[in-house]
Amino acid sequence: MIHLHGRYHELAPHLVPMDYTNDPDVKVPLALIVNMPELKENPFRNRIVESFSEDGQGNLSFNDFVDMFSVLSEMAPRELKAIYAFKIYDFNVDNYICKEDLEKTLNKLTKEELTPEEVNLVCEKAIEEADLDGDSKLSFADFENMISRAPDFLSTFHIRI
Ligand SMILES: [Ca+2]
Ligand SMILES: [Ca+2]
Repeated sequence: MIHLHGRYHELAPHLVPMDYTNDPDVKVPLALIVNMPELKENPFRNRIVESFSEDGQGNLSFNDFVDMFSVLSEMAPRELKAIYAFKIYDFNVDNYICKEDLEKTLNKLTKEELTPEEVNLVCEKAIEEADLDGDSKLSFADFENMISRAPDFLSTFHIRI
């Protein structure tokens, strides 16, 4: 906690007071957070920060910041990581992962090394296999079904701080 507060303060010394006893209403903007060494290389950094910000815009209060690092830590339960991974991959925030969301995800995971045709095929196949209720998009239950077959899928959400 103390360590995290130090890191949070460091991001914006002019905004964040050292004394948090009165729980000040302070938020650090996304642009400063995504430059942290722990996130800088992560292709999902913007989505990660947005998903943990209570306002949805990527501004993080200290509580949001603590939540983010606890979910990203290697100790976090798999189920919790899955909930946030689903939020992060749901780019258009409609509570489903549709083919477009999955294509964006795959492009980021593979650093755009696949051709559009390959991406299309992989996403179609992934949805077909995971889609339990046959509506051609992934609900959270479908998504859990998908990641249970691919245990490495959540590894982009491990960060050491
Ligand atoms: Ca979606
Ligand atoms: Ca479905």
